[in-house]
Amino acid sequence: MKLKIGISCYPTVGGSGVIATELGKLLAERGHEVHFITSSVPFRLDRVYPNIYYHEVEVNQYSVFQYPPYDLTLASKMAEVAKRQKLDLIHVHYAVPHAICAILAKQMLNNQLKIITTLHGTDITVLGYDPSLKDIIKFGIEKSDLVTAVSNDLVEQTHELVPTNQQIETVYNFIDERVYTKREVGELKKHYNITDDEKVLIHISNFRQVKRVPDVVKSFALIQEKINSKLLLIGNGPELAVARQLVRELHIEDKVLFLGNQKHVAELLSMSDLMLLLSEKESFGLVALEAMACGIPVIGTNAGGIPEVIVDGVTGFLCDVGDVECVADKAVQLLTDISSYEAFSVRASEHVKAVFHSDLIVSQYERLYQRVLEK
Ligand code: GMT
Repeated sequence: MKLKIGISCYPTVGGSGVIATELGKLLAERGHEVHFITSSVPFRLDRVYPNIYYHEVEVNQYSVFQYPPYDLTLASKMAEVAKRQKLDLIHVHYAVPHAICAILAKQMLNNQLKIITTLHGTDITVLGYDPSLKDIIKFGIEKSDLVTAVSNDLVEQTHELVPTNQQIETVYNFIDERVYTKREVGELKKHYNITDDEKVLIHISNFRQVKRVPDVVKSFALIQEKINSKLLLIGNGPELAVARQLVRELHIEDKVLFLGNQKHVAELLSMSDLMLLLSEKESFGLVALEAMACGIPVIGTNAGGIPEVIVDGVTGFLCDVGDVECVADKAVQLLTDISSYEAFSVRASEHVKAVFHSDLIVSQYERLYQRVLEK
């Protein structure tokens, strides 16, 4: 059955917005009518797509308001779009404020709207500790018709931090396999002054403290002592200056490239040999999936949902948070044994296809939508 689906998410760079947008695109390809209700065009919605509509949430800047009332405007827009377009359901990504706004919209429509909420990580693992938000997050979870989380670990953490009887289903993240595949990068390496005999390590994040970017730099400093290599740091955020300073202190400026936010990540992954994702909190780690899909093994931390994405010793390695010696040892081991590296690379892309294929995950969401509508 073809559905009319509303989607609300943060439209800027970030895993939750990426998943929400990619899901909307794939649902539209399957013939559903998808309505994005967001503050600006989601950044992955980079062209016109059939079956996709965009409704901007425009916040009134009345001088009497000390703070622009984004949440109320979003709720009101959700109700307006749901009524006009006869939406079957609204799927919100990230609990705060999206789930709460959807509940308000539902009330405005005399309960004639189903709400699916997907928890993405920091909405629970960071905001769940905030006494000023905890109760409203719980309210958002309990009043949703169905709640999903992106890993089993996030389901467990939600039950610990925001105790509730609401059932929470794990639906893993996915990638668009047509985009995340190993590509011919030709001259790109030369453009970055990377020679054929150099290995390339890559880290991609929003450079927040939880990502522990200094650990990435420290690990790389140890790795480059043994292996001729370069480190690509992709992204932007509060820890960028800290990382730059550490690179200077460790005298590895000529080995580390800071490339800022990038749109065409698959190309940068395709010229890389190994990804490092050393976060202390990570509900899933979408970048690890993107890397593995391109055949790049990942060394990650034993944190959050990362062990559900990286199979230790099979598609990459896991080390304890902060154990940069472990990271360096595993990286040197992987990058020096060429035949074993090839096996890791093949298994990484096969694992993504087997467990996280977009067909599997989008179908799982479709089944959940049906279940909610039949309730
Ligand atoms: O911190 C980030 O990585 C951004 C954040 C977000 O909310 O956009 O990402 C979260 O959601 C992603 C998509 O589900 C997950 O892959 C990330 O692991 C998760 N981040 C954290 O849990 C820190």
